[in-house]
Amino acid sequence: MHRALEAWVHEIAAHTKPDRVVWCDGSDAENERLIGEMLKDGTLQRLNAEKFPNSYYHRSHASDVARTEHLTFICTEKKDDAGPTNNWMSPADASARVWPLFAGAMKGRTMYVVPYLMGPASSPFAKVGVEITDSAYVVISMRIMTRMGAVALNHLGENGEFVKGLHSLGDLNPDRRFICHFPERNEIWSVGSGYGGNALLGKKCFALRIAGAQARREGWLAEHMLILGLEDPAGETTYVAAAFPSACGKTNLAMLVPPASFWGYKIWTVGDDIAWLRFGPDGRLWAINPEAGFFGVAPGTGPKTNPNAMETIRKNSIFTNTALTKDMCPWWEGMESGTPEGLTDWRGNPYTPGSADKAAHPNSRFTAPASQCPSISPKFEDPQGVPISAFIFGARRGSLVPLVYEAFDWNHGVYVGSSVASETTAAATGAVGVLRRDPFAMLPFCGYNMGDYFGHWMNIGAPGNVPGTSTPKRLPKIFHVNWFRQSAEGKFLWPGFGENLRVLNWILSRCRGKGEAVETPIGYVPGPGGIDTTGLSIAPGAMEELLRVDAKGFAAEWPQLNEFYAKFGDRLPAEIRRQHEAQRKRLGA
Ligand code: SAT
Ligand code: MN
Repeated sequence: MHRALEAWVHEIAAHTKPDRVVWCDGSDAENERLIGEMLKDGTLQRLNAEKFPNSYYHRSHASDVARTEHLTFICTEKKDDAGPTNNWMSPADASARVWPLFAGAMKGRTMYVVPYLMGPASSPFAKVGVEITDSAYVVISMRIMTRMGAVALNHLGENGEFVKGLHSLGDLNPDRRFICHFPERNEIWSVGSGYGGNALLGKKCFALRIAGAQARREGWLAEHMLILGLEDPAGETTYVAAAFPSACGKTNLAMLVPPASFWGYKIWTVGDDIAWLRFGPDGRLWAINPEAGFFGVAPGTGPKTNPNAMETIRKNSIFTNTALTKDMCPWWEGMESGTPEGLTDWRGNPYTPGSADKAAHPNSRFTAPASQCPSISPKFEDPQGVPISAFIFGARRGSLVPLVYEAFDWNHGVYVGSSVASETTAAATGAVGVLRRDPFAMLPFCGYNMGDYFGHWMNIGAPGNVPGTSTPKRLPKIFHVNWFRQSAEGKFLWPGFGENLRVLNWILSRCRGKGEAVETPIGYVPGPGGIDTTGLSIAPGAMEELLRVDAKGFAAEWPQLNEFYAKFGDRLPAEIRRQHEAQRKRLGA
């Protein structure tokens, strides 16, 4: 037994006062027992056993359907270490305000101890977390999203390190909801929410906020990125990692099916949300996906937009806050054309087709094992991960930002990542469609001062050898993409989905030292023949518009970006300042 783990479990049980403590082993029998209990108490409903075998439906509290960023805190001793983009609470305040909310919170409930591993078993990248929770829904979700139970305890051994995660549903009242992170002591406290990103503590809380701080201390990267392999007709696979804000199509891109004219190409899915990256012995950055499942946005997922996801979720899956059909199948907008009769909406009310409300919550989710994905990479379980040739930053921008451009070099690429802005989505509570700065798609997920984060990225790419070795670094190229450009009439200019392969293919040729490009003030964009448009149906003139660089428009945004950087004061790396100034000059602003 692991003494520190046992002591912590005793301490938490003494404070939260559960009726019983259950150590989870991740076995089928345990899973079935928990599901049986939740079917009885109404937490779960069984879905149509023919169409969705071994799959379940869950409705969360109507005020608890997305991440609550305003209730998410970084609890460092010094406020400056959390930085201007995070909510800060001192550890002492957290002890005074949040710890008492756990007192007796598990009375009448079961306390589950959930050991889990982030990363493939036996991977040198892998890390152990233990989540204590009073939600059985969290337990069965963690079983899909992580490698849970014995495998984690084996990895931990008798005195290994682990990240402590304490979670209680509390009373689900948003007034008593807090998600607190202690990056200085590898600990997470979450109370008052049962929603994915707030409650499945292995995901954003550990794998990004806590791991990000660990990564900075230890010289690696923990990023909000999908990982995919693009295999060309010659059979060579190139891997890229791409950062997009929540609900901007990471899962769709990770599982992309190439258009018909790209015969012989194939996409391999390594991950759809999180990447942990380290230098390998060849000087390249190698990435693993620390997760074992997908927690994907359901609405918009259908046989046309993401056939691989539709196949992945056909069994052994959990659906949260979607609508339900008469015959107990999950349903959401965009799953098929037309709306069936007799739907029950995400709140549990009969749904009238044509009503202004959506039947499924816009942030309703599927939770499905990655191993069921038809495009899952043969390297998914590889302990070393995959070598990354390109980083891609993406945003949801209706105007201005071109379909794709390439940064001039590493430092400029870090500047590009730091300057990303995107329109908000339903993945977090609050207004949707508002433009906000979301550097590296990490704004809600950076567990320390984001100025230091920019500096860490600059250090990763600093000239020279991989630290501690005589191996020269071989850094990925950096790109920015935007699938969401709209015409004056509000129509999407780019078809997106499978057609995004055309953009990936240009990126791949650039990585191989080929691919037509023209230099512009913001970076390189594809030249006239750069993007293969064979068989692409697109409005006349749209391609030119998509690749046009509006220097005046970028210049007009420069002062806002300047204000954003100013928030970081002297924690903003000098190199970001230098890049920003160089950009101003190139834009003629
Ligand atoms: O709710 S999660 O944070 O897990 C998903 C997301 O918003 O990216
Ligand atoms: Mn995400």
